[in-house]
Amino acid sequence: MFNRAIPSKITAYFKFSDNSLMTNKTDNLYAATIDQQSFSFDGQVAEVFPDMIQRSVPGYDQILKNTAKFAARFVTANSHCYDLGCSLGASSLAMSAGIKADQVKIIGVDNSQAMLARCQHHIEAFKHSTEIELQCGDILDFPIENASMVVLNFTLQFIDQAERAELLDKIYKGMNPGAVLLLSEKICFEDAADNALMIDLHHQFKRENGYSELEISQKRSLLENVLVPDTLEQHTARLAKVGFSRSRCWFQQYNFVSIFAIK
Ligand code: GEK
Repeated sequence: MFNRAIPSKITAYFKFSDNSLMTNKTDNLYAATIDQQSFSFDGQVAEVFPDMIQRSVPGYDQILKNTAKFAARFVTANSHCYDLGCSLGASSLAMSAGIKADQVKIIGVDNSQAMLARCQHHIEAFKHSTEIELQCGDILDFPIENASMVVLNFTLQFIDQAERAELLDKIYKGMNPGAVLLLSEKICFEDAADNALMIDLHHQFKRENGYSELEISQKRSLLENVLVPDTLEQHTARLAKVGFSRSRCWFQQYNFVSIFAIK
């Protein structure tokens, strides 16, 4: 269900809690020593996800706010918007807050049932002006059609590197001429000294947000081989190869970027 009022502050819903599946818990999953082998988007992660992503990803709020601005400019009437790897629906709600065109459907896709169960509650709890449909599935298999905007906010980094070009090719083919892809990612740097500096600044950001050395190092080990970053140059070259007429990095803080690409 949806109605016409939009949230005045897109990320306000992180603080909203009147339901057991609404999520405002502090992330302390890795505060004690764990014997977990690798990271997965399970129920425990879904429960603390808003706190986790805000305290871990520099610029996350900025990227959401600007997702609404891109939506206002690019989303056209009678088209689809896709939020691929939608987690709890923050980017879907951000798009909805910006969209001015009529007869638009936002489709949020995620392969984590735990995320989608909570996402449904967030979407229902927050007023939004555009229909948001949630689909459980692998974004590698999911059909994209009639898209005026596609958002991949911190999702491509979890896709096998060998499959990234094929996924972007499918997205490109499903986009209308003039449509926008918003691609936000953690990146790495060719230069070892630059890479080390950016990782260090990111870890400082996490410490300043209350994470301990143990939490930072355990999370880093868990994400190894799960979150595999590309360089900015790899991203822009891949986007050009797929056919996007232009792409540009419009946001960067340390090793976190957001890129727009236009068909
Ligand atoms: C946000 N975009 O808040 N198919 C579907 N979903 C997937 C796949 C896949 N193959 N691989 C990973 N996911 C969100 C944040 S989080 C980023 C995105 C992060 C999903 C996974 O289940 C998770 O919900 C999401 O991608 C990545 O703007 O945690 O750093």
